[in-house]
Amino acid sequence: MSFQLLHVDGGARRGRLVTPHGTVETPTFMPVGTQATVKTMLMRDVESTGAQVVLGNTYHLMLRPGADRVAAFGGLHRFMNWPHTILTDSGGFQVMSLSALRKIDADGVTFKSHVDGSMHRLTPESAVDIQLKLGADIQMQLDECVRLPADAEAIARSVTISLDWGARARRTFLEAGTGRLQFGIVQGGTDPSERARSAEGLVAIGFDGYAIGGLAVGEPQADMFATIDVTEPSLPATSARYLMGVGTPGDLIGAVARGIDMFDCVMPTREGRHGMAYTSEGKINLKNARFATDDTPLDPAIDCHASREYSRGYLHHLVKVGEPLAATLISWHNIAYYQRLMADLRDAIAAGRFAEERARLAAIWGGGED
Ligand code: PRF
Repeated sequence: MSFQLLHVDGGARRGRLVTPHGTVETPTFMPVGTQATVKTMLMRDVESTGAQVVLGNTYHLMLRPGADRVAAFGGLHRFMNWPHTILTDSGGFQVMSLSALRKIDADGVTFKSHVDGSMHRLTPESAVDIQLKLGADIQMQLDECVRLPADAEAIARSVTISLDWGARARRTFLEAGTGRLQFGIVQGGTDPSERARSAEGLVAIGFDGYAIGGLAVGEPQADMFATIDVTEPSLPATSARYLMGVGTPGDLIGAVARGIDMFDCVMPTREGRHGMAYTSEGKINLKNARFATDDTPLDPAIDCHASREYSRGYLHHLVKVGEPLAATLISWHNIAYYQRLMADLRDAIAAGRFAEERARLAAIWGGGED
């Protein structure tokens, strides 16, 4: 078994996921490394924050530099200099959000590259092959994610197609016999019966872990939490659960309370590139004039280089003049903050004091409502 459940406190779970490139303590947050880099950062600095997994993207890497090229460099771990666990997304979601022109059929999806307009195709089988070439420790099945709100017919179709693609992806993956891990993806919009049909179908196929997709696509947070609540009972307690593309600290706090083990999101790095910092006091905009003369550290509670070695006034200056170092330092800090948040949640679950810790953090970020 790759996933071990260590403690349960209410709905929250403290676990451990073992992959070919390391051990992942859960709940975990995975920084996003779409183009074989966590934007603006050195991987040793990502490592220094305590991150144990980064996410890569099939869609981007198949276009540039191509999966064969990455394989020729010995795989994504060596190519990007990250010796720890890598999870790759399957491309389906990025095709939908990035490609201006795409056509989905029962067999796969054909799309026009957002880079140079060339035509490409992804099938459940080719998405497995590409992720094998990249060398991902954890790969995701190809799925179809619909934007919300969506009509019932579109939601049912995405569940049916994602289940069929899941079965085909699983067959291809098992034939390759790699000892790596593959997760299925639950779809179904905010419809409880479609979510149950999707989750039960995937569990019948049998994956190494289960992701909840199709959320954080424009619906209110309460709808996202309600959908996790109706999906979670259909997932095996003995497998890892991954909420894709989520989210704010409040989203993470509320989802951990509902039994989610893994998260990824561009938020800490994207916001960091725009001068926004996540701190123990909440989110702050370093562009704000009140920081110009502030000689205090960004967040004394966070043990990262950006917080330790510089003042808020210096970061404000870098942001104002548009220096790239601002993006590096604030991304670094934000990833460190997210890692600290997850570590605090893990420690609290292990100690049986999750409810108190959730209340403390929810007072800053939200996510405290049942
Ligand atoms: N499917 C895949 N990747 C994703 C999603 C999904 O539904 C989401 C939804 N938030 C983010 N990333 N394959």
